[in-house]
Amino acid sequence: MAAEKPLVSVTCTAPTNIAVIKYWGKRDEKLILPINSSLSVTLHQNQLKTTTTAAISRDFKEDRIWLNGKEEDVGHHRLQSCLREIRRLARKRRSGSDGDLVPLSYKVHIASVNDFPTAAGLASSAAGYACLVYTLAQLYGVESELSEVARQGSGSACRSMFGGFVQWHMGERPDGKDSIAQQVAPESHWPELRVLVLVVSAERKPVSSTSGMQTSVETSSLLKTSGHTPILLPSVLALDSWIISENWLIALQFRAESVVPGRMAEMARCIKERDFEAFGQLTMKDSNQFHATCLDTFPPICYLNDTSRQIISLVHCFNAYYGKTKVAYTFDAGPNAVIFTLEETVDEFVAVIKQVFPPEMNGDKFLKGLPVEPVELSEEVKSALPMEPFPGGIRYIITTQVGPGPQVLEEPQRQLLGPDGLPKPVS
Ligand code: 2P0
Repeated sequence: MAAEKPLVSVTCTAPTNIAVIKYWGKRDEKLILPINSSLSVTLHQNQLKTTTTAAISRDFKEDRIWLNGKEEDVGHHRLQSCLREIRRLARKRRSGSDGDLVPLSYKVHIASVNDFPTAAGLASSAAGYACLVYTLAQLYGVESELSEVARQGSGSACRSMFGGFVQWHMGERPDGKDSIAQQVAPESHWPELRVLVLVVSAERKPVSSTSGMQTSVETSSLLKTSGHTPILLPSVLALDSWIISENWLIALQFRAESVVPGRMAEMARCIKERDFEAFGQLTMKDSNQFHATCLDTFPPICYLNDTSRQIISLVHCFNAYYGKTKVAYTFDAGPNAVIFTLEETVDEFVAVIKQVFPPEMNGDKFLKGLPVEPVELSEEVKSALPMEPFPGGIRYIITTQVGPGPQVLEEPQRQLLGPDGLPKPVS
């Protein structure tokens, strides 16, 4: 049987996602269990995706993996967790009868490529681990709770297992069985929603998310108080996340325990009702609180740079000019901005960006993704913009939209491994 089918392979793609309620901090490092729930938008794979091929053969001597063409250590514990979990689920599902299924004892070769800058704050680990887990699951015929497995590769990866709008429930159980992702609404739910990725820098980020959030949990009192003794503060410091108790406010574990639960419910409502005004405002506030937490970490972590801050000012100026929230920013663990807006505003806002950040690259090198029509800005809009032009501040823009979850690719030419089980040369 195996001699007739020396190599069995599957190729899949998976999306990246951008959180509008941010995940930052773990309660269990090994299982990757978060200290708060989070909610994200899955970005369309026509613009941003990871492609992964996984193959097994009786001729393979060991498990091997190539990322963006370079062989990496397959012994990495997160990778091992995903492989082990998928093989365990496959074993459980088969319960003795192998049938036509691929033998579990064979070694696997995996090749994976991203079509966007790795480690630039664009959640490449989310798409990467989602794609790995989905592809292995297809290979081994596993269908059960895959977000729980992807989570063990990278927290944000569990949200990339679904299209549309996705929440990751933090769960309560120590074994993580209830720390899973779930779709809030499908990709077709809000067809006018558009996403602009403003690529400010493609360099690697100075502090990885994994170590950054670890230091935040240890040191930031905005994120999580370390003791169980409530701090008492006078009521003049009234904030939306403080609880009134006999004219005193008791500070609870701030972001994770007091702020995020309410924001999760409010964000789900904004999405269900397609309320862009509230969606945009909450998205910006949650991004700002995440970055405030990073700055409150000791030593502080600064993911934003001068260009990021100029983009923030620009968004607020643009919205103030129109007297409503027409665009909203969010930033992950890097300086790149992700802008949410509606289809009707894309052309004008891109023209605004080009006015403030005159591109150093022209045409489709600066504007990638969905088509954007050039528009002439009125003098009134130009005079409302807050700053002097900053040439080259934004390297390029990727215009995209909400997209579906992982997909299987049927076309053999898109496989990343050749018949010998080694990566095909990059064309
Ligand atoms: C998020 N980020 O919710 C947040 C907001 C970055 C800022 O998830 O250690 O790469 O692999 O679980 O998933 C980045 O963290 O970290 C992240 P690990 P991950 O998207």
